Amino acid sequence: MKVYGHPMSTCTRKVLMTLAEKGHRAEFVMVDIMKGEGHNAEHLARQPWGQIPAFEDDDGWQMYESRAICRYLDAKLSGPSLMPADLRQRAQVEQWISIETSNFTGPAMKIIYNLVFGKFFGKDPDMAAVEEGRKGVKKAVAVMERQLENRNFLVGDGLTLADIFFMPYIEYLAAAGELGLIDASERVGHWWRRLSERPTWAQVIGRTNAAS
Ligand SMILES: N[C@@H](CCC(=O)N[C@@H](CS)C(=O)NCC(=O)O)C(=O)O
Repeated sequence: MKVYGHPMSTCTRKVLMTLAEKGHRAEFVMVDIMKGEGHNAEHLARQPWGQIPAFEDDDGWQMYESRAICRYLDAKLSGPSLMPADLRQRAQVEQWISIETSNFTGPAMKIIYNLVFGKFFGKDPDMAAVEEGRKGVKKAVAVMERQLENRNFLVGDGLTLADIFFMPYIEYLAAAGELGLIDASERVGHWWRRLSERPTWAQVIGRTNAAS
């Protein structure tokens, strides 16, 4: 298996975390989007938008879109299941993935682009966008707070893809100095600490080729 991505990329990290939690490894192929490598003809053939990550299975079959790759890996690989067996819990995992995608990540990325990534491009932060992002994250955290009552994970008794998909964005909120938005809820703060202390996460965020 090959993962084409960048170790700092949020979407690549979802895939690396899924692999790590399943107890599998893939060859990590660096696509340096900072140098425009996503738009090389070779990568565009793998991912028509020139984005990362992309995935190649052992027999050469390819796919892209981080969340779809994670679902594929979870269903295919041995190791702990990251989707519950129970139908209604599965539906709830999908609900929380949808909340992450539609309600959380957009606002979180407004903060992250302006307070973290913008610096690499010498851009001054747009503080109005940051404020808008903060409002969106606060709303999502308030809803997560209710979900996490008497629960260690968003759904059921164990880690699922729903928890994993929030992780890369919260890691960068911390890098932006905005972890207070998460810690505004004690429950959400505890949930994040438990997740971020997993040895698999240290591996994903700490090593260039965590998957290889
Ligand atoms: N929906 C895509 C989004 C991928 C994405 O936005 N990747 C970012 C890095 S995290 C990227 O490649 N950015 C460079 C660009 O858009 O040109 C997925 O989940 O895989």
